[in-house]
Amino acid sequence: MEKSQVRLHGFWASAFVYRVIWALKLKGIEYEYIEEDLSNKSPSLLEYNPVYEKVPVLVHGENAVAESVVILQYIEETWLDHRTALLPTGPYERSVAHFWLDFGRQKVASMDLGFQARAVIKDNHPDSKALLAQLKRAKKRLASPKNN
Ligand SMILES: N[C@@H](CCC(=O)N[C@@H](CS)C(=O)NCC(=O)O)C(=O)O
Repeated sequence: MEKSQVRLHGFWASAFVYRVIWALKLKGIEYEYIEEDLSNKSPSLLEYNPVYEKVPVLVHGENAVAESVVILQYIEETWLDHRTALLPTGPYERSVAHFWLDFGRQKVASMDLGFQARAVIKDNHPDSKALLAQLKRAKKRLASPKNN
């Protein structure tokens, strides 16, 4: 695969972008990385992701794929024979992986909001208390032998 055939539009501080970078690295897929200025998005990003206008966007030849989870699925299905499968094979094991994917999606978004609204955290807002409690339970669950 030519490096220029796979391009990733990203932003250095985006956890959603890192998901895609790690998947590409796990699969050993070469890609060109394009850093976006989110306050002045490139015309390509706006063309490739006209609905959300967000990173990450993966461009593979003529195809542009948006939304990190959709991109992960595209990578898994396109490069099936490459080194590593991103998802386990058993249906239960896959459901566990999907649970944590969804948890990441919801909580990373909550944390982004939390960082933007520091006052909410400072004031011990009930939403941030609930988020912290969920993150603690997730940490405990991930540390349990069942997940290793
Ligand atoms: N649901 C999207 C979230 C992507 C997202 O929120 N990207 C942020 C960077 S972390 C972005 O591009 N923000 C620019 C904007 O909102 O205008 C995904 O999973 O890819």
